[in-house]
Amino acid sequence: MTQEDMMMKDMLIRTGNDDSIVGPASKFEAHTFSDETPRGAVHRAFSVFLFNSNNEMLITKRASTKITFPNVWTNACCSHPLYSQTPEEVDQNSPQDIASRSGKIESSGAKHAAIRKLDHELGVVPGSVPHSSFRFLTRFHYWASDTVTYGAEAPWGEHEIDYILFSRQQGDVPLTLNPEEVGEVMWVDQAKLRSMFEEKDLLWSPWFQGIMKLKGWEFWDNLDAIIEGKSEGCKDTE
Ligand code: DMA
Ligand code: MN
Repeated sequence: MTQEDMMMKDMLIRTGNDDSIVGPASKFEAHTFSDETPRGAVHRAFSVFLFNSNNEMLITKRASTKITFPNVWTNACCSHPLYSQTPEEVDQNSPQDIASRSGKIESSGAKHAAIRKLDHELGVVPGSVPHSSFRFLTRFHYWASDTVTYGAEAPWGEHEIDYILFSRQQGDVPLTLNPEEVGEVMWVDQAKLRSMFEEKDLLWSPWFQGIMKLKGWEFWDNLDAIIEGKSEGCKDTE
């Protein structure tokens, strides 16, 4: 499928600001920013943060062919849980405080979506980052229009309830990049990422910047406890 095909065919989960499910929306509809829909339509997403055994984080540069936010550096893998997938990707969560780090929130479907897209974008063999290895940290609610690519009147943007998923694996997970999705990848430690953030010529996704600023560095500092499941922020019901 081309990027344009995916815009029409991917059926996303439209939600309220409280993450309650409204129903399906096409990827096109959800990401269109217009006079009528200046912030698009809120929908569910996930962001995978992948680490190796040295606690280095995988960052990726989005392909130049991506319609939304091309050429920006971001976390390992981002996309949306979809309707009509097997295994099921639609988590049934009742309305709750969007900012809560509650362990009661279901995230199994988001993790299945993460496995599907890690394979599609980065050629991660299913099983090498297992469902049980994901730690659901929190939901991040944000919106951002793609002004970097399209200027002030950007026709596209994001407005998401983003499920933050961390996973750490032995060594560097072997990758085979899908050039339609990913241009470059790099494993970075904290000092390297901080210095890259200072570089003038690099572009960053608004969600990665937002997540890092809000909780990302703290989560990274507490990675051992999070992965071992001892951190308060990663109580999981599964
Ligand atoms: C959308 O990512 C999700 C987030 C968290 C921004 P994306 O545009 O990479 O989705 P897809 O790979 O499905 O096009
Ligand atoms: Mn989106």
